[in-house]
Amino acid sequence: MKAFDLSLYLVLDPDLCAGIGMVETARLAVAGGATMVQLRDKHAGTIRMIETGRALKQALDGTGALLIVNDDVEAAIAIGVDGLHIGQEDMDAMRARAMIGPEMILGLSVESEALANAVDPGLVDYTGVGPVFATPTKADHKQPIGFDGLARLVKASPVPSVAIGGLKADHVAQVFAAGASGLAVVSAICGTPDPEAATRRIAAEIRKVRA
Ligand code: TZP
Ligand code: MG
Repeated sequence: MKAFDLSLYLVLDPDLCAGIGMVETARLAVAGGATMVQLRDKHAGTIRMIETGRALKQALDGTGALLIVNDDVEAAIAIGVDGLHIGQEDMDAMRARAMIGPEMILGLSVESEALANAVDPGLVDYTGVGPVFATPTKADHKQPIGFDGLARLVKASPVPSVAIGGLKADHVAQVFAAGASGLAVVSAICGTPDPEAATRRIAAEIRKVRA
């Protein structure tokens, strides 16, 4: 498996990115310091996922930032991305791992301590933990867990975790204090007037915390 850095994980949203688009948003965010980019488009079919994913792959090529596809294993394989991210309602981790093979990174969302405990580190490479806060970005999100919940779920997770849900540059210190390896953000970057500058602000906070 490729080494990966969860510290500044951009999750794309086609609606929030509509102004300049997902590819340009990703390009700017990576220029600002995003370490991973997830293509997440709940309404796109596989053909459109592959189209967008290929454009993203090209935009990220040579930057060192990794590209992850949400949910659509067929698209992930066709694009040849670095990883696949699945939720609890998607296919199970064993089946996903069997389909993507041993090399691709596999991320899994966990929303409770029991789910975090149940993660098989032989199959799953990282967990997405949250939502830390309620967020309008995901209409059907589970009960927010706060930073205390984040710390509990990170501890229960046998693999590194990235926190998600309502997170902004101001939360970086608390995210890392809870033991997470990074934060995943949508609206803190997507649709902001200057996605590169927004990413740079988060990256600067991460550097401070790590110094
Ligand atoms: N999963 C849990 S919360 C969320 C996802 C995809 C959305 C996070 O978006 P934002 O805008 O960073 O709160
Ligand atoms: Mg999903």
